[in-house]
Amino acid sequence: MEQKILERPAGAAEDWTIPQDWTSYTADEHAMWDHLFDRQAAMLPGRVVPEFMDGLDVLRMTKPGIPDFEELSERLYKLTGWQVVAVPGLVPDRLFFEHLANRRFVAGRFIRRPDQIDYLQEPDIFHDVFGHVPLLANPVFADYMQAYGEGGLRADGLGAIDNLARLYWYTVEFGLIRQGGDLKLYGAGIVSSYGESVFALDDPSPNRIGFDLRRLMRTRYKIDDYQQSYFVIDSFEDLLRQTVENDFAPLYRELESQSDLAPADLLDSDTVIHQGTQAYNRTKELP
Ligand code: HBI
Ligand code: FE
Repeated sequence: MEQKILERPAGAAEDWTIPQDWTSYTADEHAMWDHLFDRQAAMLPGRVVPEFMDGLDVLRMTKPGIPDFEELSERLYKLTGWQVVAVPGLVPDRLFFEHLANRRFVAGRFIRRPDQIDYLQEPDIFHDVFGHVPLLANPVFADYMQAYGEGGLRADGLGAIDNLARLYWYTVEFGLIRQGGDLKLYGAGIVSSYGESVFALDDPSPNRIGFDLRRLMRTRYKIDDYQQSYFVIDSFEDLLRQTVENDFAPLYRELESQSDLAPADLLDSDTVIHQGTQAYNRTKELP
């Protein structure tokens, strides 16, 4: 994913943050949050990792209305040293990594419109805050996110952002985890989406493959539809360990000589938890 050059919007600080301006949200915007929140909160228990539900609870995200970042950050900071800061939209890769490396999660302040309830491409506050913030209250996941930011800064120096971004995509955004023999959701892109919260766990279409760092870093991804493959980690501890204990530089060099894999590809060396039919994507490819 080549990132196009982004221009810092007028009014944004040098680190691209803006005031959330919480008091300016309209009643309709708060109602949109509540609608999305209630729909997910009713569906997710039993499907999402309990750590996510615990995060909603300890951060008091269960109370109605769009969260106020100041209040949210105060609670989060006490738990894991993370803060949530508002940005106008996508920020340049390097800045994004710098914020994460310093335990600041950047979040959009805007919320989707009624005609975008089930899909929008830019991350809005529901995706960023409902999807990402609860797990930042978990100490192990919080460390993983910081390690990812630090890894991003190193990858930038090595010209390997594309490989590393796949790690974020297939874990932080679309990750699955195995807990006590069951698959559970933890990726923010899944848990903030009603449709994908069902699809990722229950649909026979996508592959579900055991996490393998090298393999995953070769795998391209789709940004505009449900994923064709999900990668399954064993635990947050294991994910953190593989990330902080690994020097990615030799891995990036090795990957330069290997071909990318398509999102739906399966390899003989994969630990296949579920071989997808890819039926969902075939219906989409018909003229
Ligand atoms: N900016 N606001 C925002 N949110 C993101 O998730 C984000 C970003 N900039 C870059 C980025 N993500 C990713 O492309 C990096 O992981 C590479
Ligand atoms: Fe996200």
